[in-house]
Amino acid sequence: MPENIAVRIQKLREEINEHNYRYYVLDDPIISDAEYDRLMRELEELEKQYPELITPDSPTQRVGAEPSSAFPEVVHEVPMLSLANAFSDEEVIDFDRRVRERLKVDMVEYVAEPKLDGLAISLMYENGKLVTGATRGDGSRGEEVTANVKTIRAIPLQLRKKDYPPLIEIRGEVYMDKKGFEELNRRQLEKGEKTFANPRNAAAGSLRQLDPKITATRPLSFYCYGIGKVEGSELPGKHYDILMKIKSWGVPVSREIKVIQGIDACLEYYRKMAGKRPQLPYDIDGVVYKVNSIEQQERLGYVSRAPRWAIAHKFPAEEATTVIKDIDVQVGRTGALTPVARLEPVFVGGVTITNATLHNQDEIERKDIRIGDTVIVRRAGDVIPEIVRVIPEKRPRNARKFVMPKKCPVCGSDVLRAEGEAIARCTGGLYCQAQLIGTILHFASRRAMDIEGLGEKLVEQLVDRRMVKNVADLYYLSKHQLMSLERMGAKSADNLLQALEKSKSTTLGRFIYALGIREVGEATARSLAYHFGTLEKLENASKEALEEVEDVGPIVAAHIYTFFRQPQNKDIIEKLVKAGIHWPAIEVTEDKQPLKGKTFVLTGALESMTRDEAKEKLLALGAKVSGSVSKKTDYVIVGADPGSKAEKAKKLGVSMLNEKSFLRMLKELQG
Ligand code: 9MJ
Repeated sequence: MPENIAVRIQKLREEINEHNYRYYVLDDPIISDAEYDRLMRELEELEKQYPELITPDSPTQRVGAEPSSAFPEVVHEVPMLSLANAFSDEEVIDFDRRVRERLKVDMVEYVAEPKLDGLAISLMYENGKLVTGATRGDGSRGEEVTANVKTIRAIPLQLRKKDYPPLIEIRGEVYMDKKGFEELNRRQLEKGEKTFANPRNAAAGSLRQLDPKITATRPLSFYCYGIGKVEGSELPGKHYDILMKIKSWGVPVSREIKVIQGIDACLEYYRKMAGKRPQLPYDIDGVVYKVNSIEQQERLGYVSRAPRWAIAHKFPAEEATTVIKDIDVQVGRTGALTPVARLEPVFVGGVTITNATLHNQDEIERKDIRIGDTVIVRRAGDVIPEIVRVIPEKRPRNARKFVMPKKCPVCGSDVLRAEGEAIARCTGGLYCQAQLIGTILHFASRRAMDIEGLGEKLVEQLVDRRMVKNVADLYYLSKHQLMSLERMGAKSADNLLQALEKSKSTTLGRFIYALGIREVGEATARSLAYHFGTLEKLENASKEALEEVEDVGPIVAAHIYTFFRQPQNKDIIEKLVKAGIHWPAIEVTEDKQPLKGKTFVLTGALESMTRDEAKEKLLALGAKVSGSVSKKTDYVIVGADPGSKAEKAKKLGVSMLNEKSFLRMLKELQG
């Protein structure tokens, strides 16, 4: 036997003992469960090859760690065993084969159960009354946590009915469901206290509180999955029937527990539960198969730390430990800058991942994530991988803090993070290639430039083939170029060119809206147009001047101001105007705003103009146009086939104008 094997075994034992202590006693592990499992398996493997090296104090020879001295000790007369793990179908098939061989049967009846990720607990009931609650501890001695257990509402203090044995020890898992876990972390954060990495740690931390009043505030729950000591009466001969009996006494048992026949049904159950997992209200880390017949269980017996009649079939680990090599910034279609961690590749949740989203600057600061840090990453289902937390003990001296760039990494425009907002954004909306498709679609939309026929598929082609690098390029497309696109004949090309031509005749409000400035919707764009009157005045307005406009606060003003300070945005606007986009001039002198302070509502169809045109005319005269009638409405303009708005106006006694009177009013006011 090579000497370095003995050294390796010793090293593994020391490491595992240290991790056990952190996990069981401190509730503060520094490696993921998967990594812990790997260390344990390596040790088991080596000890199997070199059994002469096994010592009684090896971590493989017992279940957990020392119980914390803060709680009195409880001796488990019937040891609380743990389960052997299987990580592949093959290992489960092997398990079934061993069971069948030992029992000398062709097919075994199993009970399949979800494997909850919480904390194993023993509940002793005497004459139906809960007398002791204890943790598993090392399997033979645990901690007495009766006062804490009693705070968990799912656990009955008194069993129902009367057919329970005089003494029965009910075993199961104390856990925290996903919603409760998130709420708890939110509360902890608000109070400035430590958050928990996962529901398992939250459940363990909550149950091992010295003050039961704290435990009582934690959203803990319980599912029973077995029994320990029983005295004074007989229980059913099948595991499933025992669970159902326990359920009838008022103890929770998972609804997902099923009786199934043979190994194929086990594997099918596993796949079904894997699919259901995201929808389950609680975390599970696998499923458990147990031989249903108690008589068969007894014949199979135990190996050192686990029953031979049960096995846990684990899901691929969702968490793993890795190192952040760098933090890059990605620019999304809306201009949002998202920091992304570049990771040392790591296998997690069944795939190798190299990136994890960091959401935003606040998130990075909250979790104190730095480049060079060792971190726990999590990949649940198809969700984008996330960093759960940093392992501060492993931070290298040269770890670097992340700083959000001041310029967009794609287009070089200024980055703006408005006050009170979590997201930093690129302000080069018209120019930035990362945002181009979204920008063009917004620009062409009906309430903006209204370019008919310029849909998503077409825009994607124009951008992919680099025929359009900004919105101004749209107006310089040739028929020949358009006809080179998929599903674009001469007729469609002509139609699109015509739609582009038509869109050139617009209003200043629409044009401002079309620019897609952050926080500038249709109404704000129109207010800006009527307030400043010309594009030039808007472009040169100071933040203070912008804030004078109705509905424009400091955040909106900052977005507008920064947008017009980007030279690339201004270039493109200039090109658009050069292409022939134009709008009617707006007079903004006070006396030309005779309807200032009046609120109008439009209903029904007008003959001489569209409702939008009528709205523009009213706004030009200083009026406000609202979508619904209230006591504050001054006039309702009623077209053909009016809706309920006319009725409401009548009820409230609001003045109503028909189209003829409306036109007369316009004529008089416009002079
Ligand atoms: C969990 N954790 O859900 C067992 N478990 O059985 C289930 N744990 C178990 N069974 C014997 N469903 C020992 C542990």
